[in-house]
Amino acid sequence: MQAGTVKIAPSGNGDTHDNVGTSKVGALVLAGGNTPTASLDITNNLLIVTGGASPATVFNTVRAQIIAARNVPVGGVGDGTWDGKGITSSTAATHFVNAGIEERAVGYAMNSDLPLGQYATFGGQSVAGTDVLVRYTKMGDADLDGKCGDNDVTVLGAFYDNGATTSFQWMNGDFNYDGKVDDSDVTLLGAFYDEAGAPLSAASLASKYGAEFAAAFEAGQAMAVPEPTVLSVLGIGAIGLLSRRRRSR
Ligand SMILES: [Ca+2]
Ligand SMILES: [Ca+2]
Repeated sequence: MQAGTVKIAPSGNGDTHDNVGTSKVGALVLAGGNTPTASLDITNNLLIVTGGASPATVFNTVRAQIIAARNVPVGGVGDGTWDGKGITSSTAATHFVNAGIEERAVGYAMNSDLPLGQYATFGGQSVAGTDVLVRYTKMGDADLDGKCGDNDVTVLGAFYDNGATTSFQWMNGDFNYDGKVDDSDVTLLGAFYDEAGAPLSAASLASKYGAEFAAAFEAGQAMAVPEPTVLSVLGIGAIGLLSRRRRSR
């Protein structure tokens, strides 16, 4: 692609899904390379870029083009706007505009390096270990299964080292693209963790991964749950109604 944007039409039912819209390409060339001047907009879809003879080179280029499209300096917390050039998602950009936080992102992985094991199929397409997997997904979805849940806690717990390592990837739990897996990433995980069933207790997180991990997770949980605020406002309104009714009797 030399210029402009190639946009893949949104697909499937719902926002993130396992999916009818998986593109598999043998090569993806965006003008400008690691500082792209053209865009591929995957909207809410999945993308496979075949690694071929030099998967590490393909992987590094895909990563750079995703970071360019995210369009903010790496290392913030939930601030990616997804309105730059590169491998982008206009669906993620819309989420950012509407929510004011990066609740959707473009995750990526070298299939063979996925910590919980590589995929045999990804979005309905068979994939090799050397293929680079890209997915529009929920913030915190390290393993690219479309949700932010217990798998991702397991991954982050395994790689969390307070930023000592600087070459981590999304698939290790680097959700702000700065190469580290530290408190910022755990906070994002906590903010968007959405596993049905019992919530994770701070005590169990602390015993598994340490008190600082637990505290960062709790900070995220406190950050991004708008519903209780809405409920409490409604509750106050309902109490007001009740008292008015009592007065009118
Ligand atoms: Ca996941
Ligand atoms: Ca990080």
